[in-house]
Amino acid sequence: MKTRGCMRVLLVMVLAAACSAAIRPERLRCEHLENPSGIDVAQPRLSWIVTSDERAQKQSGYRILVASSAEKLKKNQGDLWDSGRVPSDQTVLIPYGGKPLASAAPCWWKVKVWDGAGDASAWSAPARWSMGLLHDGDWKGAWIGLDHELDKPKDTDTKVYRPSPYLRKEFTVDKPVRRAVLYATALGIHELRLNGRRVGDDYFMPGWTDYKKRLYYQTCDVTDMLNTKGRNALGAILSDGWYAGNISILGQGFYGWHLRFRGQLNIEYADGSHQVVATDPSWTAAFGPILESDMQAGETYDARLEMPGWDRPGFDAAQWRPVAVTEKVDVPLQAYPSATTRIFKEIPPKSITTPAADTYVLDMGTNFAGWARLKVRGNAGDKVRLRFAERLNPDGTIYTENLRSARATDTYICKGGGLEEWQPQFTFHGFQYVEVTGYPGRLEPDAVIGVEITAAVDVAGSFACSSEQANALYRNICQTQRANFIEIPTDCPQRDERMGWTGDAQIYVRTATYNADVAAFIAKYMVDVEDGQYPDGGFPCMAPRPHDGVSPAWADAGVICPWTIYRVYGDRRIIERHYDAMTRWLDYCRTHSKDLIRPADGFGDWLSINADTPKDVLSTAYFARSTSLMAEMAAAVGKTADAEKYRRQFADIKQAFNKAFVAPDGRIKGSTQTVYVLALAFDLLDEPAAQKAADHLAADIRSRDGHLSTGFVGTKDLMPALTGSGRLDVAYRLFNNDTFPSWGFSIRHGATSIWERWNGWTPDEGFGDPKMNSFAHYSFGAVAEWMFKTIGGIDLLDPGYKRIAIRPAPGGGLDWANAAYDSIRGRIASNWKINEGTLTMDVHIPANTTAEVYVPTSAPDTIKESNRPARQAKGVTFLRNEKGAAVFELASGDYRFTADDPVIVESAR
Ligand code: RAM
Repeated sequence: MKTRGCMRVLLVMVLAAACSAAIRPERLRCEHLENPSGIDVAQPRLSWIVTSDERAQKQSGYRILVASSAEKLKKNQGDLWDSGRVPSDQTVLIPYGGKPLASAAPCWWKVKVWDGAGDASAWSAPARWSMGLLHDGDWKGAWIGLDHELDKPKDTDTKVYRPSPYLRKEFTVDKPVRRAVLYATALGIHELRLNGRRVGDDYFMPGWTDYKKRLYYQTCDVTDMLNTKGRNALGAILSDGWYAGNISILGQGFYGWHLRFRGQLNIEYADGSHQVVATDPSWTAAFGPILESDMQAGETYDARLEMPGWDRPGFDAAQWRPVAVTEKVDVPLQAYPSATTRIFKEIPPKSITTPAADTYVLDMGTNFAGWARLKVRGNAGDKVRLRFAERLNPDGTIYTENLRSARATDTYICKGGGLEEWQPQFTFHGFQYVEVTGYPGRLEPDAVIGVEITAAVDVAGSFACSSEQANALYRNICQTQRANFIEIPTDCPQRDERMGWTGDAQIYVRTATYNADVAAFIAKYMVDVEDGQYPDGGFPCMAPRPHDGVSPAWADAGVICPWTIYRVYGDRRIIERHYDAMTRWLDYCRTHSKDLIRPADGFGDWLSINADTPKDVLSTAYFARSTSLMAEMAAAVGKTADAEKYRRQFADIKQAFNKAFVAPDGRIKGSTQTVYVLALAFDLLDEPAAQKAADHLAADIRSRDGHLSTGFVGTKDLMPALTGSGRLDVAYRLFNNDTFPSWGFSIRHGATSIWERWNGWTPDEGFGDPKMNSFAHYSFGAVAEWMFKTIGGIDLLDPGYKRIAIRPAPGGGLDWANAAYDSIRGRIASNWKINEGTLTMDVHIPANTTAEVYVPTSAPDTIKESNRPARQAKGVTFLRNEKGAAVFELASGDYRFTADDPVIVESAR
């Protein structure tokens, strides 16, 4: 016993000596995703974070191993790639540099790192990715489906809902399997079944693209689902989805009408042999219980028509029909590159009322996207109808006018004979309330459970402070982001729209990055945006683009979103990928302007309130903005001549802007809050014009008794512009307001999400214009960017948070705020509180990064870090005193600063 104990101690010591680094590699990712399956870029990029328990830790080198199997990796055999020890502090997006990766190749990888002292860490836990089908010839299957006699009528106004086709195929496996991977795609959306089980957790695959340009496929490892001793059954169910179903206000069948499925199961046996089970004419098909399924209209399910066992071997498919076969669909197939839609959580109802006979209304307590799961005991043929709404009418019935033509109704027809449980498969709704009619018997609280869905992105941010209103606002923002990050960033999840509006996306993208890791999600969307670019260089108003038009501030998403992803995640490839498209957009702006002034076109400052921002001012300001971002991106990818060209162009536009719009007294044409905000935020004014603009902006807010008048575009930069021009007091005033119009107003009136319009509902007028009155639009939620940067104080100095800014601005009556952000290099935290005249700041800076921390005090000599004078503390270097703050450079680690006489900004009156 004793000897064994000694041996163990010895072993631990030996191991510790072998891997004594003060840093550890964790959270391995490939192409921004954890363990992605189906990657079809030749050189996938690998990232990790390094963590440490000690201050001032750096990575001085790394070694990556990539192996073709888990076993090889375990034995430290990097048969695909052994990078060797690379002296480097890089941890983000390192391109794979090993042997060419074959179609479908499984890749297992791990990394070890060396710290600043040159000591090596242990190997990280293993991670993996798998390659997709890289060549057309890898695809063996035909496109199959089952057409219905209810073909699309010529008159497009008549809606037609058809039953969902079920497709099946049996096959035999009779020897040990090493690996089985299912590849699948569809014109329409699909659910995959294997041996009686659903394959994977993803919904609405293969997602939404411009189906004329590209179609994605899903990749699932199903090795564990196969029966290796005999018969197996593979199945798919199809639905209209975005391909043939209702999208936007354009109705049905925009891309096509005939649903098709293409799939193949690649089985690799332990003995090295292969088998492919692909879609072909030998599959059979039938219509089943899903009578109707449409993303906007909802689903109708007749349980009496279920076909028990259809997705298992041995099912009697004698009545099933041969499939319809399309040999060729002329569109490139690519691996799904984004975060799929998945279930996020279940939400039980908070209360149930009965505003009318046979009518239950369930309040789910929050406005989210998803569906309701139903439990019912009824007789065969009993029909339970579920309708969804965001708000209630004064009489307690559901308010559905704002859904416009979206029917948003699910119907379940009972089969009878016991407890039945059901949820739809191919639809979702945006709702807080569910109306249930036709329910047999009494509806118990557990009969309906809300199921919230969203893109499977990792939550990255957290924010809390001493104001309950601010915390509710933050909750509502996150809730609304989740409700709209479904396949693409949509404007709203409820009415007959749900489109990838580019303006909304660019306004919100920076906030989105604080809340979640959206790198892959937005990168996919940018492909949609470029796919929608017009031949003349104009970027579309929506993407995927089923709608015409080019609008400033909307089209500029084509530049602003890639720039934001580059800044936040250090991703240069997104710049390279869209470089030409972005320059074409800037050419478009130049050629569609006169003396660099853009025409008064587009949506303007959409949904502003009691203000009319001139569209030429807005358009020209955005032209300048995109130009300056382009200069930065050109420099980032080494195109120095372009960078210089765009820098000069920015200076020229700025001059033209001033000449055309700015009067000597600093007034800008239109004199709305938004014109001043844009001019300040986009650096279009020199002094003294900038100071005058800030004064005009503050005066306008004061003249409205401290209220904003900005729409989507102005609100995005309102708080940063005020903060940047020294009017934080006014920013806090707007933030704290709960009178109309303000963020707080909606919260005071029970909002659980961000409203599309400031006047979505008012006590005097009730609901706003029902033609456009969503209660889940994220644009006004872009204020969270300011909450993180200014209240919490977390921002980046260098792309990808290699250098971080911690610059909280206490004020507005807040006593404390805690903000944290999981950056691509690890967790950043900034917590501050003010107690009896003392400021305490707890800061965490991830290993291998540095930060500039601003300690806001008018008594810099009182600043301590962990109870000693700050200048003496390890990892802390004093830099300068600046505008009411002492600025220090911090190495990585945990710090506690305290200071007397904190600088606190009161809200303006
Ligand atoms: C509305 C959308 C969107 C907005 C456009 C201009 O219909 O909801 O939010 O960007 O119009």
